[in-house]
Amino acid sequence: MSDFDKIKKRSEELREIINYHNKRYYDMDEPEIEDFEYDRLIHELIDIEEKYPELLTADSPTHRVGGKADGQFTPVEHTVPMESLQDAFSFDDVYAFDKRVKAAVGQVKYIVEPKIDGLSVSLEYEKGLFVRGSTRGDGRIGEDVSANLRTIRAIPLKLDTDLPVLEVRGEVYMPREVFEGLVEEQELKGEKVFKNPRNAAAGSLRQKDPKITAKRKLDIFTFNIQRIEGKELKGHKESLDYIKSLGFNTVPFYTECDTIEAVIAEIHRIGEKRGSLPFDIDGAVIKVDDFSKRTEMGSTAKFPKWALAFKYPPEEKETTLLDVEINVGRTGVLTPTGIFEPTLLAGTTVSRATLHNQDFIDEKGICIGDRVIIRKAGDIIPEVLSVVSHKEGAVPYRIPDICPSCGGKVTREEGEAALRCCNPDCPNQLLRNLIHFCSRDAMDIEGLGTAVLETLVREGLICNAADIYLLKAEDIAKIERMGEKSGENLVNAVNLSKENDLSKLVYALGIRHIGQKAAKLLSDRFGNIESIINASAEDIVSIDGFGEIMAQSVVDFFSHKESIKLIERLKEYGVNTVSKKEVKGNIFEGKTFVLTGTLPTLSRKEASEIIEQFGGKTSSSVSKKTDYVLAGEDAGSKLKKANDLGVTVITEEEFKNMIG
Ligand code: 0OX
Repeated sequence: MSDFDKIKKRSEELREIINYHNKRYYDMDEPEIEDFEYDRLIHELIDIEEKYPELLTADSPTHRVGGKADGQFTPVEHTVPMESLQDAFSFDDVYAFDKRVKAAVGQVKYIVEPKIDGLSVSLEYEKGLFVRGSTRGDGRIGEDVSANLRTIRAIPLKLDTDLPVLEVRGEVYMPREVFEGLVEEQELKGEKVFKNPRNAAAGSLRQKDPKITAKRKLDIFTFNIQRIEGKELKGHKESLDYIKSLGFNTVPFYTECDTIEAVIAEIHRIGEKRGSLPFDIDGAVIKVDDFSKRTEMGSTAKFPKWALAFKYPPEEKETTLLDVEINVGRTGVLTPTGIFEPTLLAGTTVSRATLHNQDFIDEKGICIGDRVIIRKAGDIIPEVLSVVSHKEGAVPYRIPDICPSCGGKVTREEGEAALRCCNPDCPNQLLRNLIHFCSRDAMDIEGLGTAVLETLVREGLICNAADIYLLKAEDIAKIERMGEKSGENLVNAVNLSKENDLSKLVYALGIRHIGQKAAKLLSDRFGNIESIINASAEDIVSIDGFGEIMAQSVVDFFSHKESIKLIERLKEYGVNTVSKKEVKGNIFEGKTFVLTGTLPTLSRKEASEIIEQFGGKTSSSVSKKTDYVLAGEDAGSKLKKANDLGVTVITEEEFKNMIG
């Protein structure tokens, strides 16, 4: 393999590993590695992509610009791009902005408004009727989430106007009170808990079932007219007043300022209100009011030159560290969580914050009883910034060297900050493994959530994932709050999971570094579990998207006799261990397709499945390496890029002819 090929492979592996850890951190709330290890991976990938720009993929985790469309919803190309805002972190930046504005267009009036911390959407109206709503996506292409937006009561579905076209931009958010209620409910049900109101709003808006969105009580503030036909507007304030008169919720307390000093005073005023507002804001936005001056100033490639977002520094508060709780994760890592005197911070009550690891505790000199400064920055869980004072006689906290869950020995691997319990039968690890095994993306066993699994483990009904398949309805019915019906339902759900595709089982095993995508690749390549067990690291590394670390992790997992025993038992109880991927041919072997636009009869999912069944793969972006672009109606920028690069473009009919 040439040096370049090796680097390419490493970049693919890094992308897989980073995506895997993103999922563990953001979706499962169960990080497996320390932040610095994660940063190291990200930086390694950034370095490669900077040195070899041709290796930068459109879906690389290094450029997390907005929520990139992922194909779940129909893509929408925004007629007017949904630009982002240039950020300012100091008043010097604000003065510099004012100088630039004055140099370009002379004296102006500014409008200052809060920057709502939600997710940007566009709302399109034709003759006063709401016809489509979409997410911002990457600013050019978003996703059609009309059905979900319709459930938001603050979005008017019919306006008292027959303007031919009106497109309004706003920020969908979840009020803090709704968020706290949702978190409580999710904790009670043992479900994955959203990290902050913004994530909760984003997760709620991207639901397949609008009924779920409706229950989440989202709200919206609008702040821009993207397009309007049939009415002349001269400035920002006038346009906000206008959409307000049409029944939209406009961004609150927008204020006109004649001088930059007045702008700064307004930024202070909004900042003071910040903690007590019923919704999250993360800054103040300063905009030139006059539209003709805006046009004169224009935009850069990313943002308009006539607007600026002043970002407030994260809020900080002083509190007392009352205790330290140690949690044992799925991989045995012991994580210390500080328990604090409850404190209102950035709109929510905080009583817990991560203390990361022993190095972090030592570096800050943290002792129980300390007065400490905590802060919450963006979507990061609260953390301890510094120690203000120690209680008399306080001693620095030490993570115990025996596991608080099983009393097993705790060790620290070389080069790792984390302490791990090495007992494979540790009940806490077992529980976390079981939670993962039953989760929706894994074996998807409805009804086997955290609380039920906890009871089943406590009662000794399951000691291993295979035991789940021996559960009897009458055993379950004996558990508190579970009746006969629940017992039957659960057994049905367990039986249903036996039919899952092999890829779900491979993912459910919780092999380190093996996320859903890697599990699917393994399952597709080897076809059955025995072939995966018998595969060598070289066999595995030859799969596109796999690197040495991932391959070795698979080999290591199956080198343990407990893993083999588990598989044997699962098989014995009727769990499917064969790939259901239908192989129909190999005419697309080694070929990469990009899908764009709406196809006449096939959905994107169907077309992708056919491509895979014939040995090909799909990618989300067009490059010189793309073999075919399968284009339908309303194909946008991807089609243009394909034509520019000379990539073969085919219609659905031609595609169908190819597969006969
Ligand atoms: C907000 C917010 C976001 C329109 C022109 C450039 C950016 N999150 O509250 N964006 C904008 O302005 C857009 N204004 C806001 N208030």
